[in-house]
Amino acid sequence: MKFFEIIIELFMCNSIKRLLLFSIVALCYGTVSLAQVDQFIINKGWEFKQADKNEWLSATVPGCVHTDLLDHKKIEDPYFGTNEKKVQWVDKKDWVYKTTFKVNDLNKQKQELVFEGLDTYADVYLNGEKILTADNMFRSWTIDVTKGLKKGENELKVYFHSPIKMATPLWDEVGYPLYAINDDSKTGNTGDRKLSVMTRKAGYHYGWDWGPRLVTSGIYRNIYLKSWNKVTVDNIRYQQKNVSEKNVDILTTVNLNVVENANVTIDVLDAKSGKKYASQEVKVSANDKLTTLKFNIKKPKLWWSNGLGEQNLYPIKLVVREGDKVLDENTQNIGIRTINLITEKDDIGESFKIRLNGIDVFMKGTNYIPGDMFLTEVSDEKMEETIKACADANMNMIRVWGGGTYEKDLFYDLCDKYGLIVWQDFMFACSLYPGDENFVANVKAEVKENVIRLRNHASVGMWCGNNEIEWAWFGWGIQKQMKWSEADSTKIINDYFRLFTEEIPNTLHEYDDKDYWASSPYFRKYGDHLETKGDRHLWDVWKGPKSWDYYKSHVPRFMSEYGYQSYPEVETMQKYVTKEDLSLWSPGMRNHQKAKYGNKRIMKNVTKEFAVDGNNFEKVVYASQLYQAYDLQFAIETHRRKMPHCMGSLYWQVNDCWPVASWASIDYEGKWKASHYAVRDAYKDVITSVSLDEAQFNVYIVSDLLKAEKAKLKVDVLNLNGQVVKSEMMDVTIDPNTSKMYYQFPLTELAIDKKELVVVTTLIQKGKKIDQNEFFAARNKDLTLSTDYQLEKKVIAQNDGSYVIELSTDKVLRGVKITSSVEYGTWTDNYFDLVPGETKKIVWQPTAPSTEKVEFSVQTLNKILKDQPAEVLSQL
Ligand code: BMA
Repeated sequence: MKFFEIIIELFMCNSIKRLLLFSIVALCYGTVSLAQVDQFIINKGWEFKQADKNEWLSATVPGCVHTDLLDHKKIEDPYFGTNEKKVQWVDKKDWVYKTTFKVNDLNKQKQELVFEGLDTYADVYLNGEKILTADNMFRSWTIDVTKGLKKGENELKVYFHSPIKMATPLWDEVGYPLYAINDDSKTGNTGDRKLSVMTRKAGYHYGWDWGPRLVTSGIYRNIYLKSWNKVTVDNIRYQQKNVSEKNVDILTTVNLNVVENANVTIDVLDAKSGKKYASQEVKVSANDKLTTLKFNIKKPKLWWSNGLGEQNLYPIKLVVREGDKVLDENTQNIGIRTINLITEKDDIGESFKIRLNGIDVFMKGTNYIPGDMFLTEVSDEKMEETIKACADANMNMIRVWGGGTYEKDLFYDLCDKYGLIVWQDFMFACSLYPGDENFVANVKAEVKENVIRLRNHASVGMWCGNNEIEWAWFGWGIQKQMKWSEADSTKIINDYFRLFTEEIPNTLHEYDDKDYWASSPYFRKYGDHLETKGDRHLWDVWKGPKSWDYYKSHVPRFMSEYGYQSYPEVETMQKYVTKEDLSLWSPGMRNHQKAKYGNKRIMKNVTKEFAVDGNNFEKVVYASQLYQAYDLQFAIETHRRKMPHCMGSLYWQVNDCWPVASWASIDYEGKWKASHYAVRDAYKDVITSVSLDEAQFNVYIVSDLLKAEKAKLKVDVLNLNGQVVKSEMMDVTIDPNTSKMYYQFPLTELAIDKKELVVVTTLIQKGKKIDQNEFFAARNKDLTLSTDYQLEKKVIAQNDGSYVIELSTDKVLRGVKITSSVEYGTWTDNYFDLVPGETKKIVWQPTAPSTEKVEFSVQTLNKILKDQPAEVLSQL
């Protein structure tokens, strides 16, 4: 089948949306093979059934058992209320999927079935013959079916064994319990058995402190029939050498699959302009299928992370041809750049910083978890929305965390496009794993495959062995807790060392030369020196009793995790619990808080900070979001002010995989919480930031720009009624790529109490305000904010359906939140502070045009603190 026929096929089928997007995306960004290689995606006519029953029902592929059962109303929505508990039987059953597909042309020399993702224990039968036993959702499988395929109708059957039933004997065989703190075996009814560690399957499926336990099975990525003659491209490695703005040498290693000896020509060219970079004739055979080519690009436009420059990408096409006949071709976007993790001894201890194109860049970013419990529910649009929201929030790094999954290709294409450097964990988190030969071999194959798949992406910047396993072993006292014998302890830690200090890095470095960090944090090596060496996770503020100030006294070289929980928007939650359950301690809401002591921790601080009434759900949601926003803002500014001692800040976490109380800054429905606006502001290229240190106000400017800039710095102190207490304006030259203190003054100079003031710092360049930041010196509850303010407001409807809202005030307002009566839309800003003398202009853009009259209401912390209701701004 020719490529355009495949596209037509895609147009004709029913559940094509995902596949269509897959093709378009593949064309736009990724890898696509045309030419003599035919690829036929088998996504139609699928049916499924419970193995021990006889009812076949239609199925969506790619998908999973839970979503298919849901489509047929065989289970209730597991995201609603406490339904999660009712569907725990699903993972104890075996499930069968089957379909038929037609083959008209058997003339190609090689026919292969490619399974891009089977979750997880699957026996695959073609026309009744077993062709594959799969046991790792992170791997793909290519099976030679040249002999087994028939002309006409063929039957494909995939038998999924229950991951619980499969893992139980494996667990028992180990002979000692393994550790997996987040595996919710209680809900899953597996007693003390933490089965997640036995299976190469996304850890978060078994429960996490922000996720339910929904242990899926299913065909979650494409299955396709690949038919080809003679030679096809298996994989390519583009290694960049001598990178500079003048030149880059690219060593291309092509790994071919060969079914018949051939004299082929390999061309490398620019897919857009057709310009040929290199051409080479090679004799290939099954024994000799590795070829290297060298070429160079003069004056390459380098790839930069978000904020530092363009994300230049070169679409490199590699063609394998025999004379004029193209046998296979492959196009990939390559970004020219050098990227290293620099860990070298220095005056402080040992650095941890990313060097991009020779420049040490402060990493501003976040941790990413899978976008849904059911991976195929993460549409390409949703994925792009999340990645774009990170770029819009001025981030330049995203960490793909080890309890989830190696994301689909699109994720990395988007990171290439938006300039987010990927910190890629291997898929191990907060657990200890078995060390038998089968397990190790399975992991090595998984590492090899994912490294090969991801290594050419401009965005993929570093690899990390695992999340928090060394911290657990060397810092949490789990050896005592688990009561392992000495012999078992030794075996467990030796298995750990073998995997993370030998097998994984050795396999990785066979296929890619980017840097490897064994564990985040690297506790074995740096446990006692986390402020001076390596990266650090800081959870003392969330867990308490430490307050935000703790961030200030504990600034590491790179903060790879910290954060604070909040509740999602009320409109989001009301879709997933009954009306009666819209209160913190209801059964429905409790099931949407997965962290131990989560509600208590939030409420303790939120009530302390804002004096909010814990029984008023809406106010609690609002206050929890503000608390999270202020927490992240404080931490980020603290980390950035300490640049270059600290060279990175990745908060936990950007997204949710279902509607839940969590550390996310964007909720499951894609709504920005207060924290996402705060993070965006704190991550701007140039910020002003005030620190109150021993009764002295220190005004900093932090700049990520690479050039010095001239600007005017304005420092105003206002009392909370809006009167100016102090005002200074000065000319400054902002030093590049660093943080510096530019101005200071003592609190005593002001003659008012710190509860009564706000310090407003403004940076002005060529008459334009490039930053404004408000610093409140006391805890929110103590602020003498007035409720008796005049809010001037203007709501202007635009022709395109958006609204412009202009606000100004006579008194200082804190935490201004605007809500629209129509639910879905985006705000250019929200949850901000407003000071007298400025007019704040916000645009609200509805997601879809609305015929309804849109109303806006405003609430402020001023009123919440004094328990007064929001006021409604009617449309003008
Ligand atoms: C971090 C993560 C996750 C967890 C989060 C919040 O350490 O690695 O394991 O969800 O903390 O507790």
